[in-house]
Amino acid sequence: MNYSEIHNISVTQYPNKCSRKFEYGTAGFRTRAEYLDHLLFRMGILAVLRSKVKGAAVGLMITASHNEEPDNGVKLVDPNGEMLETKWETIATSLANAPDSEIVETLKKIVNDNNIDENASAVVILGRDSRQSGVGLSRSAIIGIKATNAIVKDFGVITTPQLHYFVVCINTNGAYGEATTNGYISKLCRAFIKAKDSNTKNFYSKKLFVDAANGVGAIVTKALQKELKDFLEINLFNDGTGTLNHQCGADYVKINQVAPINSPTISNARCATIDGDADRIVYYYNDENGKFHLLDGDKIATLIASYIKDLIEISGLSILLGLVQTAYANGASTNYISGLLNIPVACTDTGVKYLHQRAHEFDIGVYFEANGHGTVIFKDKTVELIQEAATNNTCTESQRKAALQLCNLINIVNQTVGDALSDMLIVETILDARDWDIVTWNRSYIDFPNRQVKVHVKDRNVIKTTDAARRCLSPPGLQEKIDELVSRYSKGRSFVRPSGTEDVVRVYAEAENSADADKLAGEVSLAVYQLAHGVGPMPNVPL
Ligand code: 16G
Ligand code: MG
Repeated sequence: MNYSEIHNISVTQYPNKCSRKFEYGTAGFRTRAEYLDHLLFRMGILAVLRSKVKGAAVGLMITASHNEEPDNGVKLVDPNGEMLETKWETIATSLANAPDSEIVETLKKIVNDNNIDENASAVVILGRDSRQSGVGLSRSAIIGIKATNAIVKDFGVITTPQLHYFVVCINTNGAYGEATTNGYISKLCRAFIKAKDSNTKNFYSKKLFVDAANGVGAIVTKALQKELKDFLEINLFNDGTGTLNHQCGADYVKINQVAPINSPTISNARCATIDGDADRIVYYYNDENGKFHLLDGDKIATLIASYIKDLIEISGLSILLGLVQTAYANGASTNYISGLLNIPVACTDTGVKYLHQRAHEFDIGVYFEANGHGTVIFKDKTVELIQEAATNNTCTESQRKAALQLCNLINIVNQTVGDALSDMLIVETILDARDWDIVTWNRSYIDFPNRQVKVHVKDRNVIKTTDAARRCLSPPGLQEKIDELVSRYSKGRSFVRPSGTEDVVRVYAEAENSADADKLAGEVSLAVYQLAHGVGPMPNVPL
């Protein structure tokens, strides 16, 4: 660690230009790119320290996901490909906010507190999404990493899930896959082609439309388009030539419940939309009356879980399958999974790391947020069991075939994190195997109408929740008020939580019909405004 160089760079080249406090939230740091240079320099150094502690490579991703430019952001990825450990989020926050002249002191404290061997080797894997500001920000990170004499492997413009994947590939010495863009694409494509059902189709069509949000996902989508042209006809739009995340992408479509800009006008056409860094995906279509239908993360999760359940049953293997959701999961999806599919469901707090952790408790854990972030994780011993069954001559042919199909699925899945494009190939595999069009898939259950509203309050942290954010502990009286409002509506459900990424309180409401969902959302928003010191205009309650 060259402390005097770090001090000089911090004071002269990368002073903190922002007076606001930075906080490492659920998705790392995120703000306007112009305030991020000093932060990238510091996070480069922090990634090195984390790598020294773990004795393995650590990832650093520069992205602001679905935010429009000029925002950008940064998050660190732990050596096992998972999100940064919570304790280190606090360390990241303290380093981000330390005065320029106290960087060395702060770093020395981190080294001391965590017993870090400064001479240990370190590797940082770097990636950035397609934002212009990412070029300079990645340079700042590299300057930080180099000032500590660590090794940096810069992958340039990649998706967030590719970065997670590369971290795991490198830390498993290639056992998980080859840490190159080609290695990633060819692993996915090979597994997809192997998993493809060869029977004639009556309903499933090879034609798929993909909205890439004008982001980095367009690059991977183009590669898939080329490699898979005989198996899947990918029609790409918002391919990077337009404005990133502007009226397009998974977040825009999910929140506004409308098709993105440039969407095809063909009725019932199967469309997928991914977000700016390609770690979320939702599907949608417009029917013959022009009505928009959204197939969100819940619908993707139930499709995947029900297919895996069938394969487990046919294979005769003893495997515990479970599904993990958050409070945002539509009530109809939860009823469908636990009631009809009979698959255990768990509910966790919002944020990928909570779902990922909980999914580890099952042999096969499917986890998805309603917003389209999710994947499937398999225990090592379950993978071995499945692989053994796929080649076991004492099994029947149908048992072996089901096990083999599970093996193929394992290879399509990016187990390190939710990956829009890997998820897309899983969905396509299943729709093909089931011979379903998008309308049939959508009919598996009917979503309850739901609304999400933001409420501005003086301090969103006065809202404290429990039970995976489904109940509110403070301010006093708010939960009682929500209970009373909910009880007035058939199939009513509502909860509130402080956002981890924006300075707002989020209100979710669900009811049997659309008008009731609107009313309940308005009434609960008003209760939050009144009991949690709302600021600005009062929320609107429809009559
Ligand atoms: C972040 C989370 C996402 C979560 C969202 C909630 C990660 C990688 N991403 O984007 O999982 O759904 O925050 O945002 O964990 P909110 O707290 O503003 O509602
Ligand atoms: Mg994203």
